[in-house]
Amino acid sequence: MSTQYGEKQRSSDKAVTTVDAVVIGAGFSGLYQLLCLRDKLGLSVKVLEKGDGVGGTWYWNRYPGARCDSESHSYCYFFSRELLEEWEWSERYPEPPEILRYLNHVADKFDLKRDIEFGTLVTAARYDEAANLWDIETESGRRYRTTYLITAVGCISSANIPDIPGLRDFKGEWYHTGQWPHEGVDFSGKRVGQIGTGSTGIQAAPVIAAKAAHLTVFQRTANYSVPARNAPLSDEFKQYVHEHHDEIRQIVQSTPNGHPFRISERKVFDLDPAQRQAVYDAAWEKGGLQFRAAFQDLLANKAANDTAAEFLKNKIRGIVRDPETAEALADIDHPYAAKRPPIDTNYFETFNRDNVTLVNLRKDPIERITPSGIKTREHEYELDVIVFATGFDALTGTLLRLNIEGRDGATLRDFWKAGPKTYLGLQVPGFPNLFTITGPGSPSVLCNMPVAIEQHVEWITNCIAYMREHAIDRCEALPEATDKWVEHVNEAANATLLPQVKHSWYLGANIPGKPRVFMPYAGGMARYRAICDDVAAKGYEGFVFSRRGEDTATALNDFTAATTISSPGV
Ligand code: N01
Repeated sequence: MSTQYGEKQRSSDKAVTTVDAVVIGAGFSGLYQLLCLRDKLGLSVKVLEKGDGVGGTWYWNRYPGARCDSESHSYCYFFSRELLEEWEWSERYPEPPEILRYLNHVADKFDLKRDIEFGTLVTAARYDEAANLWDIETESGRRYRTTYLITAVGCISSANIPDIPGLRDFKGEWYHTGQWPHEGVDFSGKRVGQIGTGSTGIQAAPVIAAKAAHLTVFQRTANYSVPARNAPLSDEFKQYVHEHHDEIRQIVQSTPNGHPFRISERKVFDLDPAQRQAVYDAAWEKGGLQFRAAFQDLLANKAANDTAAEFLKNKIRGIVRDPETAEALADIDHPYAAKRPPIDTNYFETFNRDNVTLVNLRKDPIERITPSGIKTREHEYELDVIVFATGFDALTGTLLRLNIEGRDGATLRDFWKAGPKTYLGLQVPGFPNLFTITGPGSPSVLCNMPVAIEQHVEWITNCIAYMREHAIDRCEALPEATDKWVEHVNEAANATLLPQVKHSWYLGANIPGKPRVFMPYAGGMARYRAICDDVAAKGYEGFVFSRRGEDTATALNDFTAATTISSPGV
């Protein structure tokens, strides 16, 4: 297929590069989107990437203890049999260097790097309606013009550094886990304070404690965690993976969360307490995210969830020797897995070390950071290093920082003032030809990410192919379909315990001033995939197609009404 502009990067202005598609981000999603648009559709494509290498999340998140919580044999692309066959993971959960080796291998194998502009931060993107093109500005001053703008910026890429008074005066070093120095941080002999006990903090604390003179963990909300049971993969398991690619693909693409295990069909109260205990014991021994798959109703029924919560709290009490510390760690105020459930390697055991202290911020909150440490209401902690494991402005933060302006100068920031509104997490009305990979309103962070990413990239690629085959210039989500989808996203969330958690980043509650809206789609990846396929099969129902120079009312497809979305469930 020929490109809309013929030769790649033809431009009358040297400072402006014109291509068919611009993809922002060179992580899992950006790499695959480049491959699909360039090599399958024959488009000219530029990927703009802020970092100096591929990897996205894994380029930035190199904090101590960082490890993917998805099992390695499912944390990969499934589109290429050859790639599946030639790659072998070494551990149950891969560390960033191994994931980066994998993504570099993919980029080299498919010759992707020649179309990636590294060190390029996008600062603005404006839709030029007359030309039906997007104008993109970057920090370096280099500009791009493109028909299709695709964001591949990840969901948790804008670091949240809380505005605690005094940080500027701190004389020691401080780091956010999501912006970790590539050369690493030497903790030896140092007094370290770690703020945050989410998935990241729970991974980091044991590794920091093993190096530091002393580690003080500042905990605001206590958290559940299940042992990851990481280990090198046995030859037998590697062999199994090599012989079962099709089956593993089939499982990850048909389970609600994209992981390589199925959710049990039994319900908690189908079993008596002793049988239930045996199920939990076995799940604890197996470890990992699949603990939540032990029963089908853990996320739908609070009484059922309470049994898992109690089991996990008892484990904490059994592991941690100091009763006061154990109680602070087990004083968890939300249902199990209603926030992203962490998995760990020796997290609770770390609090039995002589060089580790837990500070319960619920009882003794942080007042300020001083030049020499952290001052809580009742104590002062002298520190050489502060580690912020304080999470991200998730799902919308990075998209909003792109300063996107759509039709008639309307900004994404304004359109999302009351919370993100998308159709299928893929498009926003008023922003034609802008596609958001794993955008808010799609399963994204509730799913094993590469599985969600492959589905989105393939859907977007098929949609663009369809447009080009039918000489359609513009694709835009309809407002009615968008409203209906947002309603469905809320309905799906409300069928679960997830929106009941006050301090959840799924709801934007971790960022002051951010609207409280449940952002990911909780109806399950398999259902979501079926809905997206159905929308495409019906001629892209809920999207309006039009030609340049024509008004969108002159729709080329028949759908001016909203879609018929099947009812949610978990
Ligand atoms: O961030 P979080 P994270 N004072 O927002 C605390 C993914 N991930 O980086 O709960 C004191 O979950 C905050 O306290 P509270 C995964 O999707 C993936 O840990 O708001 N504390 C909380 O304890 C995960 O969910 C992998 O009360 C403050 C912590 O900081 C997502 O990243 C591995 C505070 C933030 O927890 C984010 O996890 C690791 C303040 N002012 C992570 N502000 C993979 O496997 C915040 N906190 C792919």
